[in-house]
Amino acid sequence: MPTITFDDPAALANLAGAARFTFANNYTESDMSVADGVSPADPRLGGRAHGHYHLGYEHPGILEQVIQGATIDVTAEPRSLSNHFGDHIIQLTYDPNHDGVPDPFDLTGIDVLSGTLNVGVEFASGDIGVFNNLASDGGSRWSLSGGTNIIRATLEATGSIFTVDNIAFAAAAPQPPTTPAKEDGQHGHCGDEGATDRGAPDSETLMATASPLAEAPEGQLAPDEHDVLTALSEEILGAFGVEPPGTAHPASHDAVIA
Ligand SMILES: [Ca+2]
Ligand SMILES: [Ca+2]
Repeated sequence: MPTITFDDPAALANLAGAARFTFANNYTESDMSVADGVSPADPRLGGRAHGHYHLGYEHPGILEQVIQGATIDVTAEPRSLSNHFGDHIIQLTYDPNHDGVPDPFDLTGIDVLSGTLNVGVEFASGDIGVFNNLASDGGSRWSLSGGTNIIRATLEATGSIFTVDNIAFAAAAPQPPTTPAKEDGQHGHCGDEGATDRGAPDSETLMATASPLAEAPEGQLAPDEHDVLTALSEEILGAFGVEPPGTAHPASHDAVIA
């Protein structure tokens, strides 16, 4: 089962400046692309794009060395993913045949190293659902069930900074050519903790269960690091051609959940 680790040297090398200051967009590993914002825009979702997210260093002190100009192969440094701001939304799409059309996948797990986020999904049917309030509690592995045959997942900030890693997924199983009518009468059921059904009546049941990570997360984008990066952002964003924060975005990015 593929896992997005944010550690792949070749994938990091594809990013502007190899994301040495952690600013990044469109990181792609195992044919899963992680993009700032939602494209095409979806008025059913809240949140907005910020031009970049952060691939923070897992090893403490690396960012400080990079800022001070040390010679470090930053593509060999493992990373984790953080949002840039508290209303940020980050999209995952899977395109193993590289034709530009997202292909269906099953989202099965995610490490939440710090903070809290919601994880939204869009089913191949067009319905949407959400795993609500996936919290770190000091470092948690969330096992996700029900997010199957989806064409998009969204990491949705809930007002603060989250850090995630090791997003597990699988290519969706081939689907029957026609979908039989459901007969169980359980549409819209809410799962256990952290899971609710956001979508249309025929959305699947979504369930999320947390377990502590085996080891405390070694590193993450600490709040003070985030402040350092924000202070540096004007210069760094310009140097790497990344859109600065606060840039106007289409109004649809600001839409709220109906
Ligand atoms: Ca990692
Ligand atoms: Ca495709």
